[in-house]
Amino acid sequence: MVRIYLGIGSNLKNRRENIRKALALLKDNKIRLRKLSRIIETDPVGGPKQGKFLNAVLEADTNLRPRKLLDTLKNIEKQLGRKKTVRFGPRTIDLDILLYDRAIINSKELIVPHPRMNERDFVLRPLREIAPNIVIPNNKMKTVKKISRIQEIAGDLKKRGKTIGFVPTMGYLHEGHLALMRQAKKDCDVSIISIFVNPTQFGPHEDFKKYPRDLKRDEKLARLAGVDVIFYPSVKEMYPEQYLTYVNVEEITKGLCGASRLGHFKGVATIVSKLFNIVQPDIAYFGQKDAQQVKVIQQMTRDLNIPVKIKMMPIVRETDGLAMSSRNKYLSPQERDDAAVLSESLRKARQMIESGVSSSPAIIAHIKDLIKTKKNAKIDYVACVDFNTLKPVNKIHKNTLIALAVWVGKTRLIDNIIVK
Ligand code: PH2
Ligand code: MG
Ligand code: MG
Repeated sequence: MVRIYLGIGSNLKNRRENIRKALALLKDNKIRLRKLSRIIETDPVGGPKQGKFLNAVLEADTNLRPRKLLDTLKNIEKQLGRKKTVRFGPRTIDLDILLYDRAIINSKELIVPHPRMNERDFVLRPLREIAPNIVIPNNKMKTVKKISRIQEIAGDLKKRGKTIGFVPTMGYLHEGHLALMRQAKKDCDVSIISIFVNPTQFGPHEDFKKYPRDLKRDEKLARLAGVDVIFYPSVKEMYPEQYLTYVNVEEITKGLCGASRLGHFKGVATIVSKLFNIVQPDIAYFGQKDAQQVKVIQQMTRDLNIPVKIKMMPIVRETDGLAMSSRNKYLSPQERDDAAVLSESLRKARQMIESGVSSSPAIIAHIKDLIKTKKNAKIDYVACVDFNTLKPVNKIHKNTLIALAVWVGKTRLIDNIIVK
């Protein structure tokens, strides 16, 4: 069974009766109604001068494939006496596929999500009523490569009073990124993401060259998460010849990942500053997995007076607990199994704390012992720090960040929890 959303409209003859009959026929055709919005009267949009419509949206489950579903709806329209007239003209009944599960269909006969649904109040109002949290896939998503173009888009949005939610990424999107994108779309009028594997945040012996890249795949996923614009610049576009300016956040970049990845946070602060200046977001979204990065960016926006709100979202995990990361792709099957020890050890740490242990050295020792049971795993660091200052603490308290970095084979993985 797949979840579908259909739009219903009628503005000829007995409109309410037409809708009632259509609902009965849907049921006869293996389309199982789950929710029906209120039926609202709406002014006609487009087409010739014509009477007001009654509109509704329904949520249903079906086994019919998209093509078959379309045929079925056309048949029902015919049975209820719909005649061919002009485009957007009056009709006894109109049944439109708005959404078909998470499918994106662009065939000659059928486009899903419905290409005009985002502009139509007579669709959006009833849809929001029955599915307030739904993320509408974006058929009109743009991919933009030039800074000048994205600045135009952002400037135009600002002028029209639209809010911008921004998710900077290095691509190879996973569920963690998608959660940020969905949140951006919920909070703001427009969502923009960037996909840019930033060379300045990789050390000379790190994985810049082999970092996974797949724009086509990312575009599909972003579209499903309702993203409006992907900013996908080249390295030359972001760092042209004679590029000389870097942003360095002091102190909080020295410990944790900063200690083993020299220059990493300088690269991060630089690229994120540039992106904030270009995109001018109202809210920017980051995952808690990179907790130190969140702190660095908060500090940077505060120190440089960049008017953006930073929102940190929870870590999204695989079923065995492994924190989602594009780098998980590097792991061999054996390493992938062993990698579960990172989150497992943090889970155990949380249990110890809940049962009354508060000594950081005891917690750290326990985590290290667990990780050492995996022979593919090599500890970079395990630390308990205050999440405000990122300074080590001896006693675990509210707002302690327990963070770790572990090499699993040739892949460096990180994970953390924040004690509540
Ligand atoms: N359908 C159209 C064109 N315009 N306007 C309203 N208010 N309601 C509709 O269902 C409608 C429309 C073409 O499908
Ligand atoms: Mg229609
Ligand atoms: Mg139609």
